[in-house]
Amino acid sequence: MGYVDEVIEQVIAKNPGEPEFHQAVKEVLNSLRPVVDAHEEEYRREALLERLVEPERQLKFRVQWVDDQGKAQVNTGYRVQFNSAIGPFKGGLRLRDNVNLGVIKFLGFEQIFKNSLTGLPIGGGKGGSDFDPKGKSDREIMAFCQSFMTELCKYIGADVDVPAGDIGVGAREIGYMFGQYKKIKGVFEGVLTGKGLTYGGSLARTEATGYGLVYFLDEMLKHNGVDIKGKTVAVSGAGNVAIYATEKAQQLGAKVVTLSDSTGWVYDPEGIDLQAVKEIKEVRRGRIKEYLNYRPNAQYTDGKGVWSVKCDIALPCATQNELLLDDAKALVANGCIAVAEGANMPTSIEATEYLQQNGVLFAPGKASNAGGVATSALEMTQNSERLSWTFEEVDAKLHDIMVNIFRKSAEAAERYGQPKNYVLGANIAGFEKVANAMLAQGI
Ligand code: NDP
Ligand code: 2IT
Repeated sequence: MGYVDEVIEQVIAKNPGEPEFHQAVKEVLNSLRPVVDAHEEEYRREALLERLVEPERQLKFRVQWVDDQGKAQVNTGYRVQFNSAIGPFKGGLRLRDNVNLGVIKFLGFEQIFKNSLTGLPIGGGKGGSDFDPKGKSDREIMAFCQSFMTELCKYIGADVDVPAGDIGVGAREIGYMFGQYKKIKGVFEGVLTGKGLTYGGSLARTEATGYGLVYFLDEMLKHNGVDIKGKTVAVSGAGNVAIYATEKAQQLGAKVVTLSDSTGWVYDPEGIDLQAVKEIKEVRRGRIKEYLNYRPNAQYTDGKGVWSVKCDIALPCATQNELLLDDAKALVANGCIAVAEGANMPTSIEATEYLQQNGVLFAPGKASNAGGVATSALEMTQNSERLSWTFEEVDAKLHDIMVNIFRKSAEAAERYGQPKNYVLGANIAGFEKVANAMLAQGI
């Protein structure tokens, strides 16, 4: 059996009940076959792949807090510090009822290669909890965040591990966590990113993942002789990534016709009214169904269905495994030419292969959604130099970073004889830097 297959088998045997982690490892290691084949003896001797799939440290802890009825509640907190070969651990925190260790490990594993692709000095990590913020009061959110940070603060720091937002974690949660960190440790430092602008946050971090996704998409399309202007775009999700991907796509002259949340989705053939969505989601924390109050001619449907709409471009921006083989078939049948992942691992392996085999340009999340963490790294830089850059400065750097990530991915794909296979290219380009650093640092 080849080295890659051996390691995949070991991962499945050693990490039972963690299908998302298995999926992420398979997707990456399968892409690395040509590189591994070329260095097999050295990598085996150094146990490079075995080390790559084993987190440096995994933290699992009790989070206790009191709800508004005066009842004590218990959740499980996680932080997986996956790989620090190229910099301090860096990656978001996810608060959602379906969070478990396997989900955090898949996200942490993806983060290693994503962070490497940014070209900035950040290692990979991820954390979160099975706490579900939906329907909780502000006070309950604060109580949870403080309790979560009371434990987490022992293991993080500006040069150690720097968490940020992800699903269910935005500026409000980061604020409560930052306050608690500062109170316990007595240090004002850049230990979290995505902070508010009055206490060390960076301009353009809120927009960065969605804007970066569209900068990457635009570069990929241009490289293939396609203009984004006038294209019809289907977006899933209605959170941070989906909103700012929609905003940038609209600015570049595309028409976004769908958005969704976990209860349903809207189709607005005239183009999404983003101001309405921001009011529903960012101000009122409401449901996407309320969009009909603003645009009575739009259609709302319960459940899933965004990928059944005819579009040129699909941007999955909600969650893992939200675009499956049947969805890929529907997109191809409807003439879709490009899929760019805003979420982490939204497309199943079978769906990805189907899209690629049918000539759809496919941008993998670890490359196309790297703008968020890249801008987090820019926030760390600003914190270190105790300065704040202008929106234009940060946005210009973000744009350059996304163009560079596309070029690196395309170049690696070409180098290994599979031009346009940006999945292969991103995985290889992300891996090469990390592998080099791990080998240089010894056992
Ligand atoms: P938000 O919490 O802001 O928004 C998430 C959106 O996805 C909401 O509309 C939510 O619906 C929907 N959603 C979440 N889980 C599910 C589910 N299980 N089924 C259906 N819909 C779901 O998160 P973000 O926008 O920040 O994150 C979206 C994706 O982008 C995630 O995969 C995240 O890992 C990834 N990402 C985020 C980055 C960031 O900087 N924030 C950076 C890179 C990637 P509802 O409101 O009903 O819960
Ligand atoms: O998946 C991701 O890259 C994020 N949620 C952002 C992480 C970060 O540290 O900004």
